[in-house]
Amino acid sequence: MTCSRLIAVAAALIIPAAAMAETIEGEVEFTGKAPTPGKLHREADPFCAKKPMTDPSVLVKNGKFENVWVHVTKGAKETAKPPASTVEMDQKDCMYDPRMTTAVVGQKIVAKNGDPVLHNVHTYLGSATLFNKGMPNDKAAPIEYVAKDEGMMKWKCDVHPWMRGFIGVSKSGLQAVTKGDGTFKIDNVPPGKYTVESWHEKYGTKTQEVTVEAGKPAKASFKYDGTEKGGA
Ligand SMILES: [Cu+2]
Repeated sequence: MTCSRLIAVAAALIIPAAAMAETIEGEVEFTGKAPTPGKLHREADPFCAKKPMTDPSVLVKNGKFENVWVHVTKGAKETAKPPASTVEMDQKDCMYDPRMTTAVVGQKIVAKNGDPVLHNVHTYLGSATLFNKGMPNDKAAPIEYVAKDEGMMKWKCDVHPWMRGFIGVSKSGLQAVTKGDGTFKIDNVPPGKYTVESWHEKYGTKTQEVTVEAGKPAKASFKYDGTEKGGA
């Protein structure tokens, strides 16, 4: 073994595991004609009706697709330690806020009501109810829940049918949500072979095989054209 090779091997041995982790980054595009967001019909509740809102389910700007959950579905060998931080799902102006975010299995999720009106928080994993609880107004105690299973946790309000929220729950924590420019970045990915899935509430899933090599960020990109079926 040459001297430089020896040094390289020695260096590799002392680099902590986290430093070896890479990223998977890329973007999600919407190549079709994006639907024009329609007006939400919120007239039934006088408080909600005060603020006109358009449907935020499909957010596309210059062909870039926001609020798509991108997550590793196969290949992750480790379970993430749940972050000490709490994931908050607020209800503001009769909308869930944020519309879409993520949590790790074991992480605490808290539902709040910032409105002076009744919301009935009904959460699902697939078609199974996780919890279903009324929050009469902004003085209601927050609802605490610990994320148990992987998958898309869907939030609906049984009082206001237009209200929707989404928390992507992952065991490995290898996940992200696309930003307004359609980009995403999954951090702390050890080298390996992965199946990465994108999920959108209206247009469902796409998958891609991604190989992550030490020392370089891996790329992944997804395209929707608006003809897809699926989602929530
Ligand atoms: Cu509501």
